[in-house]
Amino acid sequence: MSEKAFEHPYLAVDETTLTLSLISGQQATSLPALWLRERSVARHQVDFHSNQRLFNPHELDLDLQITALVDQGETISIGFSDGHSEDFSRSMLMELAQPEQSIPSKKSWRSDFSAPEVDWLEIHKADVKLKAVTDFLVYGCLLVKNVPSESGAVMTVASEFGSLRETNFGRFFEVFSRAESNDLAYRHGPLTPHTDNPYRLAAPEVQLLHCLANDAEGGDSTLVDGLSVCSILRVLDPEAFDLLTRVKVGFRYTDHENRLCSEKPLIALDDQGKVRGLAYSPRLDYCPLLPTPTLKIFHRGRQHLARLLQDPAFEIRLRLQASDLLMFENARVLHGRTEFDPTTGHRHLQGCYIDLDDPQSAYRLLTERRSRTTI
Ligand SMILES: O=C(O)CCC(=O)C(=O)O
Repeated sequence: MSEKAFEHPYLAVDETTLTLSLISGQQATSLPALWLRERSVARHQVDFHSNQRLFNPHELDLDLQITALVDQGETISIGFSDGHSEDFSRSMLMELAQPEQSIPSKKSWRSDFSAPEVDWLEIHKADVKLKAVTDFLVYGCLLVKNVPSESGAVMTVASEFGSLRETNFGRFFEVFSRAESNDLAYRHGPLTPHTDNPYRLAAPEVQLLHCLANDAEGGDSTLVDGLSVCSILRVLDPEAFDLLTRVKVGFRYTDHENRLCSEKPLIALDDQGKVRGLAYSPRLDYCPLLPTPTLKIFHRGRQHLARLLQDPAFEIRLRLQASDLLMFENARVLHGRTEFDPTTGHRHLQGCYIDLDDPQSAYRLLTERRSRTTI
């Protein structure tokens, strides 16, 4: 047996001491009666059609005990002191005890990376879609080829991966150069790396941009992995990095019909201190009133962040062709474009948004279905 095999978690069942423990690496985690009972899935415990619970785990006896335990391999029979007994699936318990493994880990990238691609004409194949969704969750971006160059097709692609998230720009938005438009993205100037809609309390999590025409000079698309950039900033200037994760910046968007405002740090961390993503748009952010020494550190960190985000070492550049569609995780992969000259040809993209939990859900569903067909 290879050494790797020992790294696989193992569920140890002790019928004498009536205990279950998940052994993972060097760690043993006990699965208590209260934890197990809450996961009852037997008939009369959950509704068959909705999978929703029919008993109330908020009322369980705090001193609930395991009273009987029989290890039958894939099935583990457990009796509880409240009188309930159930045959649990071993693999289900193991999966539920390690929820973080239910979606693939992110991998950061720099300029030597090529965005993963999928052919839209093949998306109906389960293995193709699973690979596309996996790539998207791992790298935060996906280039979808061969999407019909038709108005609104961006929403068809969005619906394949999730539910449309309507915003102040409507169900979808038009990106072409027009004077006096309500967003600088709808002019022909360059756009440095940014995240969209940071001024919303909950910014849309995934953006799709579909190219209908790209015949003007310039107008290349740029992507930068915020995780990569932040990992460097964190080491280069820890003091300023820390401030950027704590100081709440005001973001504002105003037009004839909107006064959208939010306050959030430029860099968001998860509960383990890892970078989750950014809220970043130099067009829209206002630093709060701070004492001058703190403000200087904040500006130092923000300048450093801006320089790294525009450093070619981190950026990938793509020339979208009509029928290409770029999908990216808004807070993680910052997007931009080079300036274009609208007098040399037409450039027209359409965009829309979905949220990240939909591709995550698609990933879980497709992996579950695949494992059912390969058993
Ligand atoms: O024109 C582009 O390629 C990007 C537009 C953009 O950044 C946006 O709509 O948020």
